Amino acid sequence: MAQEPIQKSVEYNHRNIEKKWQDVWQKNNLYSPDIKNLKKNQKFYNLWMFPYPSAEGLHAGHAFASTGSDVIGRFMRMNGKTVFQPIGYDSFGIHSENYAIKINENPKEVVKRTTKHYENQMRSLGHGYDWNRTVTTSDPDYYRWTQWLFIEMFKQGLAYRKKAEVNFCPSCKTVLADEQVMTPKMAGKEPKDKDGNLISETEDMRVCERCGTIVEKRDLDQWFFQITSYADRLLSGLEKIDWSERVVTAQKEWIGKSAGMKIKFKIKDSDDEIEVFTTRPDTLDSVTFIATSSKDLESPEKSKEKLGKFTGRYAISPTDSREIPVWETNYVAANYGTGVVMGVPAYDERDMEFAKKYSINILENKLDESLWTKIEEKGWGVKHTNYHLRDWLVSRQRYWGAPIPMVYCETCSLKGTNSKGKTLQGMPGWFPVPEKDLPIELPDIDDYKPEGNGKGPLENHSEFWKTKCPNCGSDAKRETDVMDTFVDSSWYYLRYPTLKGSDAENVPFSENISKEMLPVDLYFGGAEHAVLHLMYARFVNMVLFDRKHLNHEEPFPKFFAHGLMIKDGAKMSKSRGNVVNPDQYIEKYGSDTLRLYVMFLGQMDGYPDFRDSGIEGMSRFLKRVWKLYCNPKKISEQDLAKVYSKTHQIVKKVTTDIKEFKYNTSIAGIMELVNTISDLGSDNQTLKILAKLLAPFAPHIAEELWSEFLKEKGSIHVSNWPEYDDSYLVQNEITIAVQVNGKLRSTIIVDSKLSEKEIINVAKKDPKVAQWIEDGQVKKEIFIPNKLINFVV
Ligand code: ANZ
Ligand code: ZN
Repeated sequence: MAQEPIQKSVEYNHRNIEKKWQDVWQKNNLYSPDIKNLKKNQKFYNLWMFPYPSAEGLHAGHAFASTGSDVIGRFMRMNGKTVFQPIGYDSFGIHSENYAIKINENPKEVVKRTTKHYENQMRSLGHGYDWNRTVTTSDPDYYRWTQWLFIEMFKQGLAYRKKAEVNFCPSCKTVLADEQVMTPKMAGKEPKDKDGNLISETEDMRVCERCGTIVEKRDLDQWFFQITSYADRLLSGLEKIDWSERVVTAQKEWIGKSAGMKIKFKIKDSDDEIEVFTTRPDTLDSVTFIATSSKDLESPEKSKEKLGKFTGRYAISPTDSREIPVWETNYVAANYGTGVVMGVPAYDERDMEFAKKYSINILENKLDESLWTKIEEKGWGVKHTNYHLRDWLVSRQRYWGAPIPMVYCETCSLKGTNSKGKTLQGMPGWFPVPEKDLPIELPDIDDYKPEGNGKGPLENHSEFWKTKCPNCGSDAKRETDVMDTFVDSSWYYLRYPTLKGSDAENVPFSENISKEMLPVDLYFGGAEHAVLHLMYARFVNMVLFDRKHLNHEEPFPKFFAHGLMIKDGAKMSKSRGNVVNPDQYIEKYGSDTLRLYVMFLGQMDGYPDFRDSGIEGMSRFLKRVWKLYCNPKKISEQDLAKVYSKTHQIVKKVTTDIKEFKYNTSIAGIMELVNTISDLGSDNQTLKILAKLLAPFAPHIAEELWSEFLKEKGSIHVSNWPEYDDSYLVQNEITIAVQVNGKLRSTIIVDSKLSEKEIINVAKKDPKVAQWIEDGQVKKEIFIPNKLINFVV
């Protein structure tokens, strides 16, 4: 039966409603699940990449991405899942520190402010976060365990120190990992020289991910994590996980597995040998020169040209004893393969370019596949697999990071004593800080600016680094470098579920809770982290799995890469001055309107364009929805059937579209339903369903309609998601023209299953028809099935 909704005429006031429900949700712990008493297979760990709290606060791009994650969380909750959706702050690192230096304030103070600001903004968006479990990576409670992680790495033989040619950013005054060095385009930055002057972009240019300054190479002693020994597992693991395709491809390419051979060439008139790495042993018969890497020649980043210098030496071809000149060149990378290439101009473009320039012989012999086996049989070389992936450089000569928890003892070093355990590189004199002494706290200092001399600011503070050797008790020195902020973020998702438990103080993550709560069910984030955070987190998770701290090998079985929001056609950026701050829109229209707007703009993995005009329209839409509940329109039985049919159609559409992150088309469906209800009216049943469909997108208004107008008990966000009945979905309506004396008077829509007699009855009752046949007796009824009725009076 059509039941009339309760009448209530009030204005839609987003300010009152949104604040009210945010407070109620918090008070009732609606979004803080009881993790210790989970039902089997009920958990849904829904994670959005935590932001670094910048000075500007959240921008509309964050609102877009985080709402995308919140929608699916709310949907899953209404589908019976116990949703765990935590949030935190990636507050350590160069980003936060550079800003603090700019405004001449200690990063600690700045971070306190910026995290609070972020929290307020995120609360005002109305996301279903568990605010009782947040993580701030610069808190000693947190980074104590980042230091523990470092020691775990060391114990596993995966953290080592070595002198290496590394990338150095002259502006950030610190070294960078390979993954943090990229083309200006990838970094989204205008390239700058070391004095900060803008320069024009060239193809080979590599800049700092953070600031866009051209990186330099320096030989420095640094700490590395040996991610390369996980290259194969990182690669094969990709087969087991459900990730956005472009991210999988980026990881594969970054790992860059290439199968080939190392082949040795004898040097003429000497006992020396030179070893090349090649993926094409079948070209061995056409080798006409050997190319080594040279430091004396200008690097290809500076000179676009291939440069070379003949060494005066010849190598001997193993197959036919030809003499092959050895050249020093600038196009062979010292740290890839063996750092030596066999030059095959006939089959390799780069070699061809070089050979032509220096008039080196070009020989095109037949390719010989059998060389793959023959070379090993003859002992000329061995099969070898190379990876593009380099070890992860984790030390930073900066202040704002977790101090590396290692101690160096000269006395032990001279005796050659090293830490027990399987330190790969030996590392005499180096010992991890005993676990009971963690955290090694970052001291409060005034001179926290980097000097760029290859040492971090803590180096100037003997009160920090003076310590005793954990092994022999002599005077020793603590490491003064801090960790890359990507170490902080490599494990944060493990910490959330354990927080607020008694264990949180004693362990980084409870192994029991992890067993229940991990892995993350859906990870939502930007594709720009493909080879940074997403690779590091997988690696760290695998190591912790190997050390038996975790039961799962892959941290994020499902990852969705969201798109990037743009503004009036251009990428949002500070330098363009087109960054949209969501606060003003939340204030003016409410967060429900903003949420709906950003979700309606376009595809979740696309590049939606934020335009002010659009948000007005969305605001009007919500006011229309509000009116449907304030002043419900009476509905006839016949129209109600139509509304039901439409409702089931839309429930189906929204349900399938949300699962595929097609939020824009889900909202379009909801709008269709709103139109139908506006035209025809509805009953309470339908209004309930409409409120539920809206709930993931516009959680506050949905809650208000649910509780104040529909008088339902409990939160709409834990009500059941509406089900649809397929029998309603069949297109079983037919439209029939109704004439009186041959004149069209009306059209009616009826169920196709009705009999001729029933249809004629509906037609007679239609007011537009009835007025013409009222007094006159109907003499004749002409019925053409599925088309027309003509009443002759
Ligand atoms: C002979 C040859 C003939 C090659 C041919 C290619 C094509 P990927 O797939 O990236 O592993 N190479 C080896 N070490 C190098 C280095 N340190 N710097 C620059 N180039 C290097 O590429 C492997 C190929 O890149 C190797 O196979 C080698 O050239 C070159 F028709 O050997 B090839
Ligand atoms: Zn010692």
